[in-house]
Amino acid sequence: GVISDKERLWQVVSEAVDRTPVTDMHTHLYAPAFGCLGLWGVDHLLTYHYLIAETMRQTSLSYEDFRALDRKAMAEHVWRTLFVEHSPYSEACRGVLTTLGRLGMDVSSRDLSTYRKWYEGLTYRRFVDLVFSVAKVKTAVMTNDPFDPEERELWLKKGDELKKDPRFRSSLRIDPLLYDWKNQYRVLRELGYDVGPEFSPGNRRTVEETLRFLVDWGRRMDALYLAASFPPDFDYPSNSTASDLLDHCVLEACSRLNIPFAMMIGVKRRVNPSLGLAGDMVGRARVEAVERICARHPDRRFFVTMLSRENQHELTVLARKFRNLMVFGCWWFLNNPSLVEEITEMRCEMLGTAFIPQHSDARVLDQLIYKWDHSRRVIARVLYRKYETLFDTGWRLTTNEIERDVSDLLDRNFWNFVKGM
Ligand code: RAT
Ligand code: ZN
Repeated sequence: GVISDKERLWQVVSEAVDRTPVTDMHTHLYAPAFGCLGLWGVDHLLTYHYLIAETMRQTSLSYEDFRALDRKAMAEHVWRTLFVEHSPYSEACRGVLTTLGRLGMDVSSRDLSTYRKWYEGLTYRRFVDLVFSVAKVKTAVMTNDPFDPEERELWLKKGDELKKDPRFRSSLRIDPLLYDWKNQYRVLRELGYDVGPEFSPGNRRTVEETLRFLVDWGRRMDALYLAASFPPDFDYPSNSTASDLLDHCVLEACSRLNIPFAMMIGVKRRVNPSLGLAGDMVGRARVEAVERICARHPDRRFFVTMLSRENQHELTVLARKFRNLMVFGCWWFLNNPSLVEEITEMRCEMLGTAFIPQHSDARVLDQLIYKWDHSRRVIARVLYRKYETLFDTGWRLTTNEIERDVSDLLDRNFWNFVKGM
């Protein structure tokens, strides 16, 4: 029915945002068939690289000594350092507590051993059911990397089995190809693609074979999109292997597969290699590169997220200019409530309902719970404020209309863009 007061408005918006099943368009999770690639449980929650970065600021342990610990000892060290010796209100710490709490554990006990016990007897397969239902996630898109030897083996040995669980879909991630050709061309050669040690657009054989590799693997994975992350200095078009590969292979592969290309721009890898995955930095990137790629390829579709806060306004404006650009997510260092709030509000104001507010980037299955819990709260607050301003004009909304908008934001915009609708 028609909503006639603000109290009811808040109720409808918050329930819709809480209950609508999401499609999580970028995660690092794996379907059960991938076996031990799928991470879960409290020890993995505690050794998430976001928490390792925070731990190393508060401990006197050297990087080497920390790295030498086994998973359990590492988790205990993080727990002691970040949760016991200091208060765990950072976003990544709070996330662990939200997760344990929503699973029914008592976070006031502060007893890591009972949390560990809670997981005993569970299997990953059963835990997937539980987490997807608690988090109200209906589909999680995996990051599938054929350049990872372990994952590649699995795809070659049991490809079809990996695609059986409809809750997990695939995206084909190609960073190594774009940024490490001089080593990775060997992977293509081993797989039977006749490419040379140098990528140059003039070498037709190498171009054709790289294209064939991308199309074959896109089909093998039934990928919903091709994806890569890019450093802050990424420019397009430019005199670089990445730009040449985009022009001659990647976008053509997207065309043949009829899927979008996802660009995650603004990460400077390994500014502190001792931190491993936690050692990557953010840098302000060039929105003009995105402008030129969208302008030059009106028939290709681009999912784009940028890591630097400073790029957000320009990127949002750019999305008003190009319908083949779909802005998504508050990525990594932006996935903090204060920043999600500001970015989501700005996107609502300039793009209406035509964007994808968030993805989880979960690496540990359990994290789906907190990433979506925290994001949903912020999204609900922002949406309520937007509807409230509408209400103040005299416009009246129905429950159905609000549910429609929320489904678009959390679910349908992604699928429509994938399908080119
Ligand atoms: O958010 C993360 O966990 C990062 O380490 C990256 O995985 C980033 O999201 C990426 O996909 O490159
Ligand atoms: Zn990621």
